[in-house]
Amino acid sequence: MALPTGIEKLHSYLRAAQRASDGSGSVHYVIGNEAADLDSMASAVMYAYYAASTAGGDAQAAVLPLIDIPRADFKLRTEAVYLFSEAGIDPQLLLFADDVDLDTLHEAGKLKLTLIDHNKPAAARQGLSDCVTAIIDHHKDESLFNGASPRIIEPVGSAATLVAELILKTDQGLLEEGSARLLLGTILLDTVNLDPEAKRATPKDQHIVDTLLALTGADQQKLFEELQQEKFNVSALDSADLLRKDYKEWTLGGNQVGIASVLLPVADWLKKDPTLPDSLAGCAAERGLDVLIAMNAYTDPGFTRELVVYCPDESLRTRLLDCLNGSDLQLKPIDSSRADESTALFAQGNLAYSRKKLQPLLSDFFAGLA
Ligand SMILES: [Mn+2]
Repeated sequence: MALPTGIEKLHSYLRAAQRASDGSGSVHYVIGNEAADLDSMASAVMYAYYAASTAGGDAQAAVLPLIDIPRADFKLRTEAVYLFSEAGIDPQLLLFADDVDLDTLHEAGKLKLTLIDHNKPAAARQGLSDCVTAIIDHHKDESLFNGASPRIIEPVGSAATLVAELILKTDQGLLEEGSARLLLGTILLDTVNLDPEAKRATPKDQHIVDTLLALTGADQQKLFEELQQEKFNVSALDSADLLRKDYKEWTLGGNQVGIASVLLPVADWLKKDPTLPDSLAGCAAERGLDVLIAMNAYTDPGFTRELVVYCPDESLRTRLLDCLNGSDLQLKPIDSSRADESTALFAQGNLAYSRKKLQPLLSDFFAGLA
């Protein structure tokens, strides 16, 4: 019952996929959602592999997986870096958004799309809607592309469950230990280890996990815990990476404001990057920001929030800090000789203040300046 080891077959498929992505022939991309989480990546790779092998030799278009983020952003998805490596899959062989030009292919009439882990194209991909021929997803059905085939939209815990189901049903020979583990780990992370309290897992997720566990002999608890830990392991990331891993930006009253969520204590960040204010300045300059805020959040041992505020304009900074200090964020300055005057560091007493709540506060503040 055990699966073969060795990822060679999948690797040779991915190498062929990279060659077929040169724009010379027709291609059928299997594309995950724009957040490009682990589910989107793993499901796109495994479904494209499955669809390419079941299409046979006379397929009109090469079927290739596409991960819809720049290649340089892959390392920010630390749980994906970990699981692809555990599966033995070389990320160099994956295709990313900056490797291909979908619009040119579309114009040339050489593009088909399968949407995985979403069933409505991302805003930036709306123009490609007439190329969508298939859907595999577990989100709410938007009732688009009703003629797509297959069109599988089921409210299970993970798109990887639906991909694994197809492969197990029709072509189990495609799986070896690594790729089975890739699908298994993805389902476990998406369903919080099949925890009934998380209300993500369905009986189908449970059934597929049981099957993959039997095939791989993996330790469910251990795999889940390692993934969960790697998701928050930012040790391989530098300040520029930390500031773009989970980042949002707004134009507020004519000012450009960016807020990054950073999963690291400020003290550890300063240890890692003693010239943090310079890194903030570099990042803000690159993005043309007037204000760059990092919301640091971590558990050590209790949940803790801190706030880093970078604003080079002295008069704006004074007013902004007055506003933040006067709000119910409950800020207390963190003593640090390493902060310079453009950067203020705070412990944040009000733990309920997430980015979703801070953004409207800043929006009101900048509206009041105008
Ligand atoms: Mn998903």
